[in-house]
Amino acid sequence: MPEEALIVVDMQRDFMPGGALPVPGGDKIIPKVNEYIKTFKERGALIVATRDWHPENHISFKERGGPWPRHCVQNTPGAEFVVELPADVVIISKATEPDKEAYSGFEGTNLADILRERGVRRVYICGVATEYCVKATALDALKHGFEVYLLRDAVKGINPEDEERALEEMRKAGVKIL
Ligand code: VGL
Ligand code: ZN
Repeated sequence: MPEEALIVVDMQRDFMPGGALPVPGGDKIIPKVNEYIKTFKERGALIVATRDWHPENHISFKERGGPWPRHCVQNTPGAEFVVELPADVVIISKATEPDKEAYSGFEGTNLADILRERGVRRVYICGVATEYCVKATALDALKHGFEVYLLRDAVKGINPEDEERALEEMRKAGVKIL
């Protein structure tokens, strides 16, 4: 049983430059994330990929009074992954209900159960956006009792100052920043 999991957060086309809700430089971490997927796979870790997977009328969209432009709509090109995932990847779709926002990969999903069933104790996190879905996922992983490591060179934030604050908040909560 794998003791470790790599959680790749929301590496989707809409979060890359040219997408609907771009994380500046989000594409710059793609090679790093691909490298981590490969090396973690080689050392027997479980590979998990979360995806933002919104219905067309999601509450977080501006047309419904939310903060974001329409993004990562289910089964559209913008919701596709931009990294190379192994055949046995565990895909976790989140924020799939019209009236519920979910930044964390644990919120409204069975991610915690899957990790526990597979014997995972330590999770390593990479992806976007640092101050939103990455942070929420890391803090929830701690709450569920996992040891949490953040792969600093394979995350990217929307705003550099918010990203720094998020890293500090995660550090204080007990996330180990690598
Ligand atoms: C995200 C904003 C809206 C994220 C998702 O993946 O960090 N940010 N939806
Ligand atoms: Zn979203």
